[in-house]
Amino acid sequence: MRIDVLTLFPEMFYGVLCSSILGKAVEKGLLTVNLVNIRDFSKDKHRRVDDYPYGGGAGMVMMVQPLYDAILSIKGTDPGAKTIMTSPRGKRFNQAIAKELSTEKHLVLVCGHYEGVDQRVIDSMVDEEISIGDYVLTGGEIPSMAIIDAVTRLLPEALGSSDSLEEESFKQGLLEYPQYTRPAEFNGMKVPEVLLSGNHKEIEKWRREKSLEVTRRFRPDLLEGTRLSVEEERRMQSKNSL
Ligand code: 4HQ
Repeated sequence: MRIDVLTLFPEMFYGVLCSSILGKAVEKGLLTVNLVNIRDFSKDKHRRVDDYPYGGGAGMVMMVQPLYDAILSIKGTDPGAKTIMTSPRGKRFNQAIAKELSTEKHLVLVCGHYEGVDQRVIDSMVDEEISIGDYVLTGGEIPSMAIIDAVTRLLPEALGSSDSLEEESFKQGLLEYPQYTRPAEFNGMKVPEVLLSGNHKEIEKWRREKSLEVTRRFRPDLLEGTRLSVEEERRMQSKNSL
């Protein structure tokens, strides 16, 4: 997959793209990221990319021309590239959207700044607006990094076999069960006996049960899309009445 990132702060991406799974994906050639500095497309002698809003009001607006030309420099060579702008008014990012995006060959991520972007850029060049949640950030860089991260780990062969994607198939939309590693006892706190038993069937059963328990406690809304067995349904009911 190729991702072009249009930003005023390309240096913000260096650490993220060089580390961990993303660093590996880039090294392996599964992901190519092209950082484009929007300022390079300014025609202003001071390299300005923002201006005062028509109609007045606080803050600055990103000008149409530099951003338009920056996007065109990418889309001109690949009109099929999917262009996404990060914005609080966008569709809320989630795992289903990450999956969809991971099937694209070429993404263009536009990182807004200041109070916003001239609407004409969005109208003429942007396919989709995506929000990573209901809070206000100073710019679209961190949302873009979140999207790149979530999408890249879904690319075939991005994850080592040890941290595979099995979770998405059979733990379907549930939160993770609690995890433990050595030692078996720490400050009197013991690892649940079943995990030391070597009985894989029992361990699977325990994990599924804990996943359901954790999900019910922390994110009951996630259970709505989950099919439970009759037995599980019964057990959840009995826990409800405690
Ligand atoms: N932004 N999810 C762009 C966000 C945001 C979010 C703040 C993006 C300001 C101009 N983007 N600007 N939350 O807070 O995507």
